[in-house]
Amino acid sequence: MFGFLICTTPSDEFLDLKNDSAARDLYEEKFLTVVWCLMYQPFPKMRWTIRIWNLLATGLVSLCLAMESSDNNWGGLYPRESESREMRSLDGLWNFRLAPLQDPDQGFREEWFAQPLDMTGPVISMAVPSSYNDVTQDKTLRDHIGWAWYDRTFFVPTRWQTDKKRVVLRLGSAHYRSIIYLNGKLLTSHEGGHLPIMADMTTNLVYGKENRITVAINNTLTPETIPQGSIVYTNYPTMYPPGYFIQTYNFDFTNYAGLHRPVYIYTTPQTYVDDILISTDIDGTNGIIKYSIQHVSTLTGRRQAKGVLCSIKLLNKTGVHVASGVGCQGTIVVTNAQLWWPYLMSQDPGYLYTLLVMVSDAEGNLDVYPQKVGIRTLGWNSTTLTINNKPVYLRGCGKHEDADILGRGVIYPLIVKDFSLLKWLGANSFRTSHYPYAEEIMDMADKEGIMVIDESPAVGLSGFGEVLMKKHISVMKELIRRDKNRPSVIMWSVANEPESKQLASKDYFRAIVSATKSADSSRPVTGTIKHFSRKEHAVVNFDVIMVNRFFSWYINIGHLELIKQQTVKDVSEWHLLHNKPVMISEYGADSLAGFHMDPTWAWTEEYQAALMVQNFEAFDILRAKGYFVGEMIWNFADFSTPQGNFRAGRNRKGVFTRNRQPKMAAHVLRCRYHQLANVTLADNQNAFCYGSVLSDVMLN
Ligand code: GCB
Repeated sequence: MFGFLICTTPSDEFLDLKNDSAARDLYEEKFLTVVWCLMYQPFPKMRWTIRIWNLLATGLVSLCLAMESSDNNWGGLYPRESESREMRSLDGLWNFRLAPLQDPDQGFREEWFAQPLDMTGPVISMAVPSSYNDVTQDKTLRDHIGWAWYDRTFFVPTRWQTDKKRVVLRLGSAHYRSIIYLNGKLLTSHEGGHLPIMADMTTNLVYGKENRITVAINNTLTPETIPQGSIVYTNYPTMYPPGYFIQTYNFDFTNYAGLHRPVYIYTTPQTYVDDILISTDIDGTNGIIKYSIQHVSTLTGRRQAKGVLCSIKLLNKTGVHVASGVGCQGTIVVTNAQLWWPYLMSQDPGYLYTLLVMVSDAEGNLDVYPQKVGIRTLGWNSTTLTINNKPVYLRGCGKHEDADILGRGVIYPLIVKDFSLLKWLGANSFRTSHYPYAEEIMDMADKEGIMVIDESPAVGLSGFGEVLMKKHISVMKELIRRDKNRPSVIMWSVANEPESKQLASKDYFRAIVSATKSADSSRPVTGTIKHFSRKEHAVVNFDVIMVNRFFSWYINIGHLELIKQQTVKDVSEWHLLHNKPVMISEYGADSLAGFHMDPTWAWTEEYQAALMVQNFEAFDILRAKGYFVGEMIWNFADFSTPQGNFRAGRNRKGVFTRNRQPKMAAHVLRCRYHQLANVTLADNQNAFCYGSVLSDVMLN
């Protein structure tokens, strides 16, 4: 709930906190405990002003909750042009204003949505898509918590009305909670920051005239949002101004906010393809495509009753028509199929067919949706992951959607650069740590043959109550609805590092995994774990175990010689206990680009590279045991974190800088990944390849 109040008085530890890590850890643990315990502290302790704002916010949130899920019944298809569909981008510069921190509901009280935003107060130009935090010089904007308001105008042609087009608004995401108005009237609302929002706007539009869309977004995280956070209010008047509060959360990346992804309006006919479900298999050299088409009609009465026909046409990569089918469900066989293979597993990785999905009604409406299809099959057992019946070893990266200025905003140059770097490394996979990534990124993964572990935004969960569980299940369903047809997606990751020492996590994750499997049984389900195997309760529910391990960084820093022993023992135990495939989903060390020391020293490029080499040796021992299915470096690139004495301005575990320039670690990883793929580097970068000599040098 937005109205959450947490009242806390700084303790002596807080005031006298020493700048040493043990004290800090103790403090962090204590401080967080205080936060969680005091969450329900009774009202009399609060200031009246705070109480009023929070009551207002609570009322508003109840209203939002009542409205939420109203847009949740759509199929999930990304907007694509075809002979029956038109698209318009609403990206560009929008008007923008923050609601005051101490009066979060001003915009609702004064109905900022009822007229153009620039009529109710000053506005600035805001780039869409982008996070709003880092695009100006204004610290208030960077650090804002609460509601932010966007609006812009647009036209739709009268032709769309004459042709009886259905018109849909689609936002790739809005972080975290959003309320959307069209021409001053409520259109829809959504909770959750990383999945699309869609609303039919046909009847609310004015055709041939100016329309206005207004979006209110709130980035507040609470114990019942996914991910969770807390708003901490203080009642220590000599230390803090009245009403002062801080947002805390249990993850280290910046909680960027805004309209992060493209915004489109698009048309369909009145009878249209709402969703498509594809599953593929292989039979010898043939590919099998099973499809099911869900269609919807806004026609009414007798016209609707006349029935709808479905058909499909399959085109190969060069547009040649290779197979057809009739009916809303069916199976087609593609002779001598080109399979979808991961990068460096074939000469033509990421091979995609186009399935033209067509529905028509007796009125003559025809809708055509071009759906990309990769023909591949996945398999898994207690030791192995397979793709097209061949064992696959994941060589990848944990990533973030993160860049200078943009924050979490999606732009094509960055997508192209990141995939170019992944391929330069020889990587075949990444994890969408710690939330679902933009569809534009996922499209590229499909196309380039990069396998994806598709992760939900459930990072650092604790508490594991009913409300959280329901939300988590609905996030998994939304994610699967969006990404179910993507050949690149090889696993669903339900969570990153839940507090799974808590016994309640066992039943909680049983429910989450079971809901995930009933939404899609064709992919294994996983999640990452930070605890040791004997103190943990969630993993029993997973098909594949992902372990995050920072030996010689968060544990025994400076003692690289311990990594091999500790990693081998740890991973072996996981397999022994659960008889499931295991992979390392995070390992690594921070390094400051350009900081060098020999012998190695923490935070240098040398230390980061040497730590990786020690891990490689452990991974090779584990690979030989037959159940170790992958390694993913933490992280692809340095990324933004909240300010703290714990991070040097950013999380610096990137093998690339935030500007995507390689550190020494990137060259070492490049060598490793190409060796794993049995590819000799053409440009002779072997100086960076580890071997026994280099590894000894790096350990000194
Ligand atoms: C982790 C988290 C990741 C952090 C990383 C770190 O285990 O999953 O989000 O960034 O540790 O660098 O501390």
